[in-house]
Amino acid sequence: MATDDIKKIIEREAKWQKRWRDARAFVPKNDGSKPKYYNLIEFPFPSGSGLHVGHMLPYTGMDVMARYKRMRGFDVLFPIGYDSMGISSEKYATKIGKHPRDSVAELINIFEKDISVMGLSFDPESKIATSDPEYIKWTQWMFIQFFKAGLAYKSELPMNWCPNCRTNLTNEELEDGCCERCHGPVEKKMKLQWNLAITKYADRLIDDLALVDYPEKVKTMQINWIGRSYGADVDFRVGDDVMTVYTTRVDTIFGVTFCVVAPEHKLVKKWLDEGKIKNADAAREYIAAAKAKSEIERTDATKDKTGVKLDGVMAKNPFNNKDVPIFISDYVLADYGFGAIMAVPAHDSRDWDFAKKFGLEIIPVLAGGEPDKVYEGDGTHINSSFLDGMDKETAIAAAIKYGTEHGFARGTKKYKLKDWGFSRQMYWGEPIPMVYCEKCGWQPINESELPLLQPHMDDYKPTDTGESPLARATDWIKTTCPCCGAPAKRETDTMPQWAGSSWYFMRYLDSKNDKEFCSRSQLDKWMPVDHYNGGMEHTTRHLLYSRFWYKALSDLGYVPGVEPYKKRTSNGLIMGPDGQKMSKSRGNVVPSSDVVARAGADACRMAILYLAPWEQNNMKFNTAISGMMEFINAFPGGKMPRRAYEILIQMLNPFAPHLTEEMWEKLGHTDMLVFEPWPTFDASKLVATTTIFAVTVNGKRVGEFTANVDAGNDDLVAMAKNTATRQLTGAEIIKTIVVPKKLVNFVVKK
Ligand code: ANZ
Ligand code: ZN
Repeated sequence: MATDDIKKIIEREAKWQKRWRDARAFVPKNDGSKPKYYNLIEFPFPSGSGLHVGHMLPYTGMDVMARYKRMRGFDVLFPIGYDSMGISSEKYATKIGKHPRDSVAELINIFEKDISVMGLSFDPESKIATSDPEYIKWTQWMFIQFFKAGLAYKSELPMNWCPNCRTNLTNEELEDGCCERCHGPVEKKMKLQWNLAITKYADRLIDDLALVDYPEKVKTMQINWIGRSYGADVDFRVGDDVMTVYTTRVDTIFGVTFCVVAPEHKLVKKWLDEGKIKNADAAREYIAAAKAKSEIERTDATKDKTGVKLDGVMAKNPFNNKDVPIFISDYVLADYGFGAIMAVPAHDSRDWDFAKKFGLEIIPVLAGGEPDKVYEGDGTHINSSFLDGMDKETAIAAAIKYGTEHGFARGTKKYKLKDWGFSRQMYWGEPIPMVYCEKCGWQPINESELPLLQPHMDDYKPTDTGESPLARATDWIKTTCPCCGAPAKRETDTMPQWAGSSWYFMRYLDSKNDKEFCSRSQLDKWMPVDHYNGGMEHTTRHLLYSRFWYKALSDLGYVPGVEPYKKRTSNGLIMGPDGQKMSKSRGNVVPSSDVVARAGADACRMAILYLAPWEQNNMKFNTAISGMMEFINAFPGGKMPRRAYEILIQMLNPFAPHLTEEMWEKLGHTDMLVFEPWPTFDASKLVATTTIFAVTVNGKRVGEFTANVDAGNDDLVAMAKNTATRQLTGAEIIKTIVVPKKLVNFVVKK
């Protein structure tokens, strides 16, 4: 297109954007006169590249939904804000050599402009940014409520330390075992840190998925991530020590031929210290090597099994008093179950591989397997004392009963999910509002002192030691105990990126409230979110965290219901020019402003909606656009009656909002199209009056004819005979069958 034409298009689009703004067209009425519809899109991190093509797909798709729902008579809330606290914003600030507070403000301005030129119908009055002091105040307030409720606690935990980003990461923040930001390798470090007790909600996070409309894939991913399993804890005696193992297959207890413990297991250290292990050097060497491996490497089932037998210790199976050898091996993880397993090589492939490699005994305890193969299926128990003859479920119950009665086993439940590591060692995160007093221990600061902001620091870069940069703010750290007034120290760790995004959808409802994070009446009016769209990559992070956060607030009485989002969808991924997922951390983004400058917003919107994949049926935008094309083609020579033309413009409006407003105005309308209702239709006109009847002879299709749906049988038979003249000539019709609205069949004899 010529540059002049583009200029005109962009000017025209800007004109409508201003008119919509002036008319407050996208601000919800909030007066109860219409049913509410809360349409939510994941808010962006304001990163250096501004809004990019990867954002355009979900934003435009959800914009169509918002505009459509408004036309259908809903009071629509479609808000936007900025996830401006956290590692992404800090990294950008460091890169351009500015303080994050300044760079965030500049970036938000760029985003605002990019959003506006796309014609996105966000409510301009509910805007928030998670780095606003007023917002931080409530994030910290919520942390304090969680602390008071026993949901926030400090403990030493293994963390993933990224030496490149110089911060700790939770398992959720890893991608294929590497740092999700810099894609580099991470190391395990022990660190005293704050945790949120998300595991207390593990069952409800699984069970309440029955209440929501999420894609099956998303539900499955959350369920697998939480990883609930039902099994048994069994105590094995090792001399005077008790070594407890977790097993989901206690029914196979008589097939145990060895035990394996994680190299980090406390008992291993104890036995080494006590000099019980004869091959201590080999054991120590193996322990050191395992430390350097990532969890992914350790659990990779395709890798050759390694390990060292601990000479000098044996474990006693409490069910038959048999002594079995103990190995250390890195396929047993330190932080799942008890970090120790009973191995049943006949029925577990990992144990099978290990037994084969080390030449260990294999005892089958389930009938049905093939010789010299692991058998992981169900079957009748054999070689199993009192469990013989039972199936799996019966045997599990019987073994747990027996073990419980004898005091050496218990039926239990375990989760793969860990508590949420909530400490970060970065400057640009919400300071954790806690104070340590020698006498009173950890105390929350007085709520009247919120927000607690970081002190201004010229050098806010992370440290090499894993300590927070706030530890350098020696004056800021010094404070007094909120409890006893004695000198005390502030916590220097900050919250993760995921803190602010765990509740932002509630702040939109009442973004200027300085008494509460959101008034109860607004929450009652708008929650839950009717439709939330976001990336698949957030399934086991943000989506899980925010569901937990909402449930915790719900238990404390602050929010209605138990689930924040009624329905979740996710759009397909947009790839960058390098074929990788488009994202700022990969540096392969195409800015949306570039694309809009080339073709105008409407053309971009149409192209994106027509070409880009949406997984959900309720959102097949390309089908809608094809439908409108068919509509146009139904009028030969492009001659369309005025009413048909108006209807087309109305239907096209959510997709190409600027152009259709212009056309609507040209037709002489004085009200803007955004305020028009969706066109109605007369359903009776859609009922077909004629239909196609098939004609069959002896069940074989020979032709068809078109007739009125309620034509009489005599007429239908006459028409069918006409269609099948050739096949009926010289044949005797024995029987005629008419299936209403479908077919006429002749049974004939030649
Ligand atoms: C004996 C057994 C026999 C097992 C059998 C399985 C099959 P899920 O279902 O994923 O929860 N296990 C327990 N703790 C472990 C750890 N720290 N690291 C690695 N593996 C561990 O897995 C539970 C099963 O994984 C447990 O049941 C245990 O092996 C193993 F035919 O015990 B099983
Ligand atoms: Zn004190």
